Amino acid sequence: KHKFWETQPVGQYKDVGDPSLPEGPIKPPTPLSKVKQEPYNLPNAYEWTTCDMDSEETCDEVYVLLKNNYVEDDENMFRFNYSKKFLSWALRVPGYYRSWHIGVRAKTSKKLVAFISGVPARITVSKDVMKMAEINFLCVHKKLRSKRLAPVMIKEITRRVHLENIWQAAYTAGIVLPTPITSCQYWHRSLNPKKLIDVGFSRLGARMTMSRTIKLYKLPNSTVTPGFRKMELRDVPAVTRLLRNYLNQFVVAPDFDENDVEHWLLPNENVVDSFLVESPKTHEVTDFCSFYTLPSSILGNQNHSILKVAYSYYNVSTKTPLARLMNDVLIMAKQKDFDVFNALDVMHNENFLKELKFGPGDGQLHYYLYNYRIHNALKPSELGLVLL
Ligand code: NHW
Ligand code: EN5
Repeated sequence: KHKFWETQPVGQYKDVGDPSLPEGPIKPPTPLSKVKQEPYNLPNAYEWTTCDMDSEETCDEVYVLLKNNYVEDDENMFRFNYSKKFLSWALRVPGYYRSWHIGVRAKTSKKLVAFISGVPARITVSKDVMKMAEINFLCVHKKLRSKRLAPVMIKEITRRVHLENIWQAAYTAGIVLPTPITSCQYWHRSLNPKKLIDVGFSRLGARMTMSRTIKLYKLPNSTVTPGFRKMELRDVPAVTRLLRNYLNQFVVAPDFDENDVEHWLLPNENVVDSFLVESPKTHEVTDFCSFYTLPSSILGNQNHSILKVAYSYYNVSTKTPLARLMNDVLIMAKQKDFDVFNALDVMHNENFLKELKFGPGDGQLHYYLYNYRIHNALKPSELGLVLL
């Protein structure tokens, strides 16, 4: 059934629940001299290109490819529209490798027709800290689908990751592949219910009118927790301590240092927003919350072309109850004119979803590891990793 994935070092369906297989790496590293030195072959009309994301022009080509060809919902009503600034942030991370930003061009026109990327990360898997690649933005132009280009791209990025002496990867997908380490549910909190209903993102509930719906989702104009404020550069050490201590409890989570926190969590306008609670008495940082900005194009609506979506990122509560903290973050997202706030049922998110009027979406997100076996799938609440 999976002609490609059957050949790869990933958990195979036939091995699910086989306790005789050891947990951990599936195949050991090979000496770097044994890693294939030349790129894999592409169909003759195409060529590899390394995308220089420092170049405004290349960044724009990647942006346009994804804007027109990346992920859609199951009814093709919405398509992710990552901004250029977002892509530049997501790909130029501490210690990134330019060679992991891989494009495919048509030889004659030089048009960019496919892309895949990786960024380095340290990820803890059951107390085992591993250097990994986080793989994202795999995209093949709509006109070139089903020609088995994706397996070639995956093999090529695997080769280039191996050349950096890294042997594991983490990735997510909306589809089921061999074999998820966990499967998460998307939840949605309406901020602008009228627009969401107008564009078909949500529906008017049974026995509900528009005005009752608007009232149901109304939020205060300003946040309520004393000491709640935007994160600043000077907060990086305290936020790192808070986050490291929190993420420790999950089976799979990133191992963030101060450099990572500065990159991934310091507010970056229209990309990532972060807030914390500084105790008015002790000036201790006791709680933290964040979201990233990922709009979606609305396909074929007369009145609206873009949906402003905030995605819950990393949240830590030690003093402020999580639901109270997240209510303040919803207020901030509403102030910033987002239409909807999305969250997965990862970490402790279950504790606030229903209370804060999130509803389950029609999408799932499956998490995967490459070349690392675990015996039993995790519960979403055992997962401490959010990929973009
Ligand atoms: S998930 C988003 C992926 N992108 C999209 O959905 C955008 C819209 N779709 C497309 O562009 C986030 C195409 O449909 C794509 C497939 C390119 C998805 N992951 O070329 P063929 C990520 O970026 C398998 C993995 O004919 P296509 C994560 C499929 O199962 N595999 O299909 C990316 C089949 O193999 P099988 C996927 O439709 C993680 C084969 O591809 C997949 O023209 C990548 C068919 O290929 C997906 N999302 O192109 C893995 N979608 O065995 C990283 C399809 O079943 C692994 N396939 O026959 C780690 C690598 C690094 C290791 C380092 C040590
Ligand atoms: C890698 N980083 O399906 C990502 N989104 O629920 C790649 N549904 O927005 C994988 N279909 O349920 C991404 N509205 C996989 C996700 C792909 C995108 C996707 C889903 C997630 C989504 C919306 C719109 C559905 C439109 C028709 C949805 C219902 C909202 C409603 C609000 C009020 C309370 C009940 C729920």
